Amino acid sequence: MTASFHEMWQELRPIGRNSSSGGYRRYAWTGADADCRAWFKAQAEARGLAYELDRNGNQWAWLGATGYQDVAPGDAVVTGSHLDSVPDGGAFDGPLGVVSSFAALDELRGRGTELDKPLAIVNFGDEEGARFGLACVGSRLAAGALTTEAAHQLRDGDGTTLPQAMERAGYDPEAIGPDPERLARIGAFVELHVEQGRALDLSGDPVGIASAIWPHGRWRFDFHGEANHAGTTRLEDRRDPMLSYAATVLAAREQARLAGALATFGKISVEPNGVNAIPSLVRGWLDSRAPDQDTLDTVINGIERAAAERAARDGVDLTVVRESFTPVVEFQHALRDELSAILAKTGERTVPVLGTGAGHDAGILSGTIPTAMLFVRNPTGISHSPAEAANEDDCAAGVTALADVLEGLACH
Ligand code: HGY
Ligand code: MN
Ligand code: MN
Repeated sequence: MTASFHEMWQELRPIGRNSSSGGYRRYAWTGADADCRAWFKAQAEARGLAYELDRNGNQWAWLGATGYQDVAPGDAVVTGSHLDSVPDGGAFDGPLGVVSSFAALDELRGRGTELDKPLAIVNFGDEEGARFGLACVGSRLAAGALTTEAAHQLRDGDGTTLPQAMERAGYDPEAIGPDPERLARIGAFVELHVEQGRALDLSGDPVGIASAIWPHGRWRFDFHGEANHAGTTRLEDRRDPMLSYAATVLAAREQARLAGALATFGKISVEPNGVNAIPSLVRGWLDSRAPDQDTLDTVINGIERAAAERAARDGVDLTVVRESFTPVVEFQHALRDELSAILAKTGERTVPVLGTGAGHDAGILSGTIPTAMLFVRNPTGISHSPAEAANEDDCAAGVTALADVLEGLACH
């Protein structure tokens, strides 16, 4: 007997969960990540699937093949998502897709469906980029969207490099790099994900199909000032980078509001971080997203201009570094339409097609292979928070929709 959806959910539930916040801290190449990976491997083995770890640390579980080498070009149907989390993330972002993938396979077996094509379930490593700052590292490396050299330069907040972290977790960091041979075997990748907004709640549908992902990126703003005594330094003698940072946060909100975009400073580090010292350095990370590239450019330019003006007034030196960027993703229409047709045949109503501002491995891979996404209703829309939710019936509807889609794609 393989674990049911509920049992899988219960097994994953305690892994990396912080008891005071109730949120998940499943960061790449940590103990919690290792526990999630062990869980994935055990699920694969319990189902008699062939388990594979790729050169970039992504996990694969194959039905109808012993690994990707067995598969003819473009033949494999792949589903899955990720198991890592943002700091104090919710239970659903990522794990819902992986758990639903195993449950959908069980449902297909229960139906007695014979698949004509090899099927794989994947767990992409380091999707959130919570530790090393760059999202979707596993899929970016595979697709060649992140070079080995650039990945080797990534560092976490403690100064540990990605290669050091991988080595400590027992993986070979020298092996990472593009994996075109593997990706070439995939005819379709379908990622199921909890919706990170309220479109399905508002439309009254349990499941939706993704149309596009907004262009988005992360920028690091370093404001260098001068450390000095908080109790003795005259206001006019200060070079206080906190002021420049604060003004930039407000400017970001204003630029985003004017443009119909989003801009968020959600992470900050302060040096020396003393309550009675004017900071010498304030480092803030901006996440910004917009419906199109021009709008995003306008927002970023506006924020950088406002930051530079304010820094000049404060006697503060500013540097801005773009740490990551993902261009707009328009999911392939042919595959998206195929999903719509499959679900229209099996369901009672048309499944809505919706865009999102959230990034996904399916978005990164969309430039290389046909990808599509299914969204499961989130009653509050809250995500990247312990309050993230999806109700049981909707999760079950998601599993059935995914099973229908896999059956439709993998049976001639
Ligand atoms: O940040 C994002 O959009 C994603 O959830 N990785
Ligand atoms: Mn996320
Ligand atoms: Mn996700």
